[in-house]
Amino acid sequence: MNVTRGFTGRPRVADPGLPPGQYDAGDDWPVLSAEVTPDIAPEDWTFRVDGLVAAPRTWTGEQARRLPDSAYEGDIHCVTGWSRFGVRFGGVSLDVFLDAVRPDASATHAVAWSHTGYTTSLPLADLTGGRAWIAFTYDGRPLAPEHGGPARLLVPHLYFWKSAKWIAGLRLLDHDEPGFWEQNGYHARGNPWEEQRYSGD
Ligand SMILES: Nc1nc2c(c(=O)[nH]1)N[C@H]1C(S)=C(S)[C@@H](COP(=O)(O)O)O[C@H]1N2
Ligand SMILES: [Mo]
Repeated sequence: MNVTRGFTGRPRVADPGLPPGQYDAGDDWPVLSAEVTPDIAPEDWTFRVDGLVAAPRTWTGEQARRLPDSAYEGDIHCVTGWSRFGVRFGGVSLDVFLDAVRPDASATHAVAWSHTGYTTSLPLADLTGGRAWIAFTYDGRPLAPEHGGPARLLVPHLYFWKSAKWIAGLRLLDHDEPGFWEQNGYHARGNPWEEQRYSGD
């Protein structure tokens, strides 16, 4: 069934792949950054996992790229309304990093931080089970700096603000510690299918 909605803008087809309140941005990939794009050489990039873990660890870019790789092909959803279908990222599953540091049973949440200082918080369960990545490539090519290259967090089943660009680390906690947007009223989890945009949603 085709549904045209709204008084302005192009008619839209109700797409079962589109979460409520989202529109299909097509091939257009907007850049949304609170910071100036940093210039991080792949050999200078590092990724740390610490907090409530048995064996905190920092990987160099070279070490991280040697881990078993895996791909994500699917959709992404920004809280400002755009979604993109069928995007393709390559990287390493976060399960690989988490298995290496051995999370404590008490760990329930995580804060991700970027080399630029950006932070975002989310339930640890959303980072496991093959649903989150450290992404190095987009469409088979190195991730562009403005999109988080050399590496970004990718948690595509949550709103895209959780996917921290220029990812530097992950701290495991036994409580929620709101990050940048979460401190500014955005949702602790951010599930687009439940339209969890703001903290009261
Ligand atoms: N470091 C950092 N990561 C970030 C952001 C940011 O401002 N800084 N913005 C977030 C938001 S709101 C979105 S929608 C996506 C945008 O990623 P893109 O610029 O590659 O589209 O990155 C997320 N990760
Ligand atoms: Mo966003």
